[in-house]
Amino acid sequence: MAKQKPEQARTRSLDRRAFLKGSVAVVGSVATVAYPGVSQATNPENLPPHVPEWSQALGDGVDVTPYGQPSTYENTVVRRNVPWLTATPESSISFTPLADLQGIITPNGLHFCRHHAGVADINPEDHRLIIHGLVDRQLMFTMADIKRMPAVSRIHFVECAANGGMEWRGAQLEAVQFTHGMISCCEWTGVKMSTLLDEVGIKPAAKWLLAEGADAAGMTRSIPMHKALEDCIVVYAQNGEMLRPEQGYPLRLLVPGWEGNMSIKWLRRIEVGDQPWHTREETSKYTDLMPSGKARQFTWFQECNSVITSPSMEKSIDGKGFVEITGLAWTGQGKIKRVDVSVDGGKNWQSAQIDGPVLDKALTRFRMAWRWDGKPALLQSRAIDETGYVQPEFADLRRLRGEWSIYHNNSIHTWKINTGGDVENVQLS
Ligand SMILES: Nc1nc2c(c(=O)[nH]1)N[C@H]1C(S)=C(S)[C@@H](COP(=O)(O)O)O[C@H]1N2
Ligand SMILES: [Mo]
Repeated sequence: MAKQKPEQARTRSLDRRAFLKGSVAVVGSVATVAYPGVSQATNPENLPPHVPEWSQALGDGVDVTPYGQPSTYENTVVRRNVPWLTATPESSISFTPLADLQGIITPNGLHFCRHHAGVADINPEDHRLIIHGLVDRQLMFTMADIKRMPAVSRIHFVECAANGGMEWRGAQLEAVQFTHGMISCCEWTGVKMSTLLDEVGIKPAAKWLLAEGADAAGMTRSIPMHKALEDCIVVYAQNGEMLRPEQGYPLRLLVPGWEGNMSIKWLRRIEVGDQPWHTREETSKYTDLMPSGKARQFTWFQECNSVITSPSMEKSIDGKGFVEITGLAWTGQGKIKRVDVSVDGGKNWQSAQIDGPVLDKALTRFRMAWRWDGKPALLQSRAIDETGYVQPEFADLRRLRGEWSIYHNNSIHTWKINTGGDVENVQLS
């Protein structure tokens, strides 16, 4: 760039170069005075008007990262687990860092993980899917057979039925990652279960499927035929690439909108039958103990739910003024119709703006502009789905279900903003 003559800058000509030169001069003189942002820099030498380090040398070439990774400056955005929650990491759960994610898609490396016997390390060449039972012809598919079949790509969430489970008896966890991070949302690609069942031909008496995983847990679950035919997919890809090992590589079942537990990973066997199978998983774990002493079972779909991801315990407010309240809403029963936000603990509600696509059984992003006056506030979100179902308050849910459940807690949560701008997980009743 040709050097500007000082006279030109002084005349504040509208010529672009003169304008740029003028602004640099202004920044330079102001930088020595209090200038927002300067105090937060790790090295003021990188700030204007200096030439930062990264502008002074060549960077890595295209051959250095054949598979890209996030910036090293984002290395705190990771899955985390709660060590006291389970006895071993092989049968445990890690949580998605919801507060740091944007939009509705969960990056593959941040999808929450729930394993009962660790990650199966499967060579796809040696993996087979068997479909047998009440069928006209039992078949065994290779991965190549499955990838040859007509495919679909669908965006859906997977949510563990235990999401929010630690909050039944009181506010316990100081991070939205832990209160709600047992949910993730990806674009899944695979073959519809109905296509596979067409291939084997189901007998008239066939009413149930048993899906079995190839991990050391050999996890199985019964799935009613109407759901299998409606929208279940046998998936091999996740957000454009092959499934991650943690998500069931090379093949998993996806049961959209229903308990994550039914989406059997490392899928190796589907048996077709006329009644549900009573497995350990179903009879002892995924039921909800009610105040009466009876337990609910077949609580398949994930109820309509929502959470504010920012401000949140991880995202405090830096001084009064404009704040965008944003979060996620979802329902296992279809699409989200509306999300309301309250800043006074549920006394007044305002409809939030829905941003981006509103998809069937997928995360939906909401946003609301807010001006924080610096006083304590109680933030809540309440989702309503297309069936008209309204996300319940804690008190109402407890009245109905008691406090002995582990699963299916979809109550409204409250984030308390304190005067300093930090955020606390509280329960109002
Ligand atoms: N084979 C097998 N499938 C499985 C599991 C497992 O341990 N083994 N965990 C289940 C549970 S409880 C949940 S919530 C989901 C979690 O899927 P993700 O690990 O991809 O998030 O997988 C389900 N499928
Ligand atoms: Mo789960």
